[in-house]
Amino acid sequence: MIASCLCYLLLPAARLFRALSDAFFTCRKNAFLAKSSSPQVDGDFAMAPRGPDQEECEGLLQQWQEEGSSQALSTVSEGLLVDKGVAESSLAHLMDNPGEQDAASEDKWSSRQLSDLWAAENLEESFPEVLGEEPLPEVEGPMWAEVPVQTGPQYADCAVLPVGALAAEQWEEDPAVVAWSIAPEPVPQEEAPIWSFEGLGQLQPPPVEIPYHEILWREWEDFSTQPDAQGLEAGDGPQFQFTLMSYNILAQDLMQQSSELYLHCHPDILSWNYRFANLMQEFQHWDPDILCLQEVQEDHYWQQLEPSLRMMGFTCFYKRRTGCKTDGCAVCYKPTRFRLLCASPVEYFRPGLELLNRDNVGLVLLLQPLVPEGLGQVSVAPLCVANTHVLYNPRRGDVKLAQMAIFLAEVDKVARLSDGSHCPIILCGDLNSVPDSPLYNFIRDGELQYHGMPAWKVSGQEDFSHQLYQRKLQAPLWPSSLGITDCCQYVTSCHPKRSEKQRPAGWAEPVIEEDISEPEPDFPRTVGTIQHCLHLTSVYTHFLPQHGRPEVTTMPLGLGMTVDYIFFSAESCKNGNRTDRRLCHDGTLKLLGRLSLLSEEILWAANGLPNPFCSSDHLCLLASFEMEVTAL
Ligand code: KL2
Repeated sequence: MIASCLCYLLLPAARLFRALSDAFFTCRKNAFLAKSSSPQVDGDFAMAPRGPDQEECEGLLQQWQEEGSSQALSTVSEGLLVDKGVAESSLAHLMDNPGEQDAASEDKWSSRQLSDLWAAENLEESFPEVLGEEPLPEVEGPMWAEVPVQTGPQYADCAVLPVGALAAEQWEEDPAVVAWSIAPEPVPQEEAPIWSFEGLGQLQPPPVEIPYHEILWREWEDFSTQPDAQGLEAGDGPQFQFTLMSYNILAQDLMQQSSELYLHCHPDILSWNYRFANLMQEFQHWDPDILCLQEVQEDHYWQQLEPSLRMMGFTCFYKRRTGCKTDGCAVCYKPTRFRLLCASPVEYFRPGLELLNRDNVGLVLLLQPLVPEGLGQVSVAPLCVANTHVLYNPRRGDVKLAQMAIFLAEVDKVARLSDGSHCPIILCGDLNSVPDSPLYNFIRDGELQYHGMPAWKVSGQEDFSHQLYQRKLQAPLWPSSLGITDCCQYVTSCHPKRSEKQRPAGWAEPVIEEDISEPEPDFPRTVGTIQHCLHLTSVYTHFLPQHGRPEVTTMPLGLGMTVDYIFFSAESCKNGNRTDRRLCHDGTLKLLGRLSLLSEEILWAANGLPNPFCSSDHLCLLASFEMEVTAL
């Protein structure tokens, strides 16, 4: 039923919308490109004053927003709204009736329909099983048919930007295409050994720096001139500045397992080689000092991402999800800026615990900032960088919270100093929870009263209040055998064995240390409240004041929402009568700037996500920080 719904309603509607928005998008893109040059962004984001080109770009964008977009958007709005309505209802329907999504697989589902509860509670596993390894649907249409896919011998293995709606000659004018399509000078093997691997074929060269389309829409928000809590501006005295990116890059396997979510995309822009080239270009353009990736497919990591990122000067760590999942999290850093102190992969899977039977993971690094020579005898605190991808299933907030508790316990262990305080922390990733949800508020406020809360409420992704059966959170949320207190600290964390944390790059899979057969450790539990003491606040505010719209970081079926975050250590704010523990001003880590996010409407005008320029279903998050350097 859903399949036919998709074929007869969603597909034509998506085509109509795509045709209109492509025409509009192409026109605007060419206008932008004609006017724009490449505003370079300094690696340290010591932002130069805005150049005339950037201002021109922004002027154009503003003009587009004020005049063009209303015109263009009103042209496409009908299709857009229809699409969106269909998308919304089909998403809700899919969630409510997972068994109906594939008529051919009804047999598989019939047993599940008998145990509706099970099916509802295990959505995450159900999709891959039902959809199998189906190839991406062939979406045919005149817009795409006109443009032959450009392949050149030198690019047999990688992206050539074959984007349908644009005529070939338009593409040739596109600096992005020119940069990517020009055959690179043949590089003598001995001079470039890193790009070729025996048995892996030829890797593509690093992309040429080109005008990157995303910057036309995403502004760098500079806070460096705003005085901090002590009235000091950034740059008073020696400081250590760095940038960090968090990005869910959409694992190819997951994309193919949920191909119904990508029917709005031309198949060519969904190929891994196309997406890989775009993602690399994005990394290279923003050139962060630390890169936290989610949904990194293991084969793509070892064969392409890690070697390419190494070429760009990164040292990378990877933690694959447990079980048969093929993706995981990676954290990469520039060894010219940081020295590794410790790396801790985190698995949330605990055999025998129903609450923790999912395969999500995290990765926590402790990095020592390297201050430039010439500053004399100075020291900077270590920086804890924690990256995770929490369970998706919107109904299982209980699982998400338990996963977060393990993650926070690991961060606490890695970042804890001998006096019990913590070094500066950046906690980022895809938390599959929306702003102001209980899970979000727990991270920000350090406390959550969860007892009796329906599990679906925890993440705020969807409203399941209409359903008769609602799993409620019981206290204690996790058993004491997990060895984690209600303050999200390991019971044993008073005596961490530091040497165990050191693992070299490409470490062996860690052995799960917890032995659940042991008698439950005896420690006091609270009644329905969990806490943590990491004092975190979010880089993003989740709202775009200039648009009056929420920020979005992902667009499943065109529904924009924020699920990705960069949290960082902040100081408690004592404001007036407020008794809550909301944290809001900078401490040791000062936020210098961030790359603005977008609204759902703007992304709809670019055909949602992924699109020809943004090759994931998430946007990247990027922030710049400063750390205090103290004289010894
Ligand atoms: O929302 V995500 O996409 O952060 O972008 O995280 C998960 C989902 C990712 C890893 O599990 O796979 C996607 N319906 C839609 N998307 C799903 C589903 C599902 N049932 N299960 C997993 N994902």
